[in-house]
Amino acid sequence: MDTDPHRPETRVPFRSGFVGIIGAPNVGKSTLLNQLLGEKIAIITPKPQTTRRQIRGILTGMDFQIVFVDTPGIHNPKKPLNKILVHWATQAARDVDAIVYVVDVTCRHTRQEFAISDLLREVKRPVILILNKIDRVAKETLLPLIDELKDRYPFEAIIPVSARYGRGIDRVLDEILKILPEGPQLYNARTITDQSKGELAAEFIREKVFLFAHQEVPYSTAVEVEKIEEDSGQQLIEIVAIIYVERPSQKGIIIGRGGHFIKKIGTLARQELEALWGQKIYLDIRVKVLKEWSKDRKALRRLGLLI
Ligand SMILES: Nc1nc2c(ncn2[C@@H]2O[C@H](COP(=O)(O)OP(=O)(O)O)[C@@H](O)[C@H]2O)c(=O)[nH]1
Ligand SMILES: [Mg+2]
Repeated sequence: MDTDPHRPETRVPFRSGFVGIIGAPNVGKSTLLNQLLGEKIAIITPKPQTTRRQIRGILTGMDFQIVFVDTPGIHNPKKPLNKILVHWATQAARDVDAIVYVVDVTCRHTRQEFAISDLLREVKRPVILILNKIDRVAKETLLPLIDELKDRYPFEAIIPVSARYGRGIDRVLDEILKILPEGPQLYNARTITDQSKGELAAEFIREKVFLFAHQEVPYSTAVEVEKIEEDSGQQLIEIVAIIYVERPSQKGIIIGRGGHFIKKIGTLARQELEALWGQKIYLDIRVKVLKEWSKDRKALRRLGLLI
């Protein structure tokens, strides 16, 4: 141990803080979070409004800890479920030390962007602007876009990235570290998310429904883990999950001909969870109709979606 009082203090102070990831639906917020962490903890689909509540992802380094808050996209809150999503997203912008604001360079959501600019001005937090999906556009299109966006807000940095292909991610981290305040370690260094195993399992199952079912079915789906039990040696986890839909016809779609669809959902979710946890999983998925749950406050509360 170093006890020499004359030696200059060279150790950097520990820094920590909350960083909110905000943006319109489908711009790649969850993809960016997974890349920053190097693990998949947030589900990703090509459909908007996949992420339903705040998810924390924790990145711990030698002298820092960043708690990322992934949010549902900010969009027009007409339906009760959508109102909840927007609440989570705006809340995330208020309670953080810095904001990572993600824009999709292939598809601009102008109306949402103006709403977000207003929100940024109101919360007065340092903001890093991310231009995502640069793998899909020609380089020359980026400069005029940067020119246009840089006057909207005094961004700390504007960083072109491809979250899907992991380009520009290190620069995002560097810029966050520049503005991260001094602070204590908030989570155990091994913790990468605040989601429990049951919550992660429910989310991974829901992702598969979003990936394979069409039209309104994914939006009518909620997943609840009814039972999760590890054996004493922690080798095997038994999970019983319920997929809730709003109508009997949707139940038929989720089960599929001869149970084909639900089998596919179960197999893929199980494989991903086994890879994440390094444990064997026995997964039993059932489908139930919970009439109009997305409009019913009692049902929303039971599913953990109500504020
Ligand atoms: N081509 C391309 N697609 C991306 C990129 N980042 C995300 N995506 C895709 O965009 C869609 C929405 O991503 P997601 O992370 O769920 O967006 P979120 O709704 O903002 O969380 C998914 O299909 C992703 O695979 C990227 O850098 N390049
Ligand atoms: Mg998301």
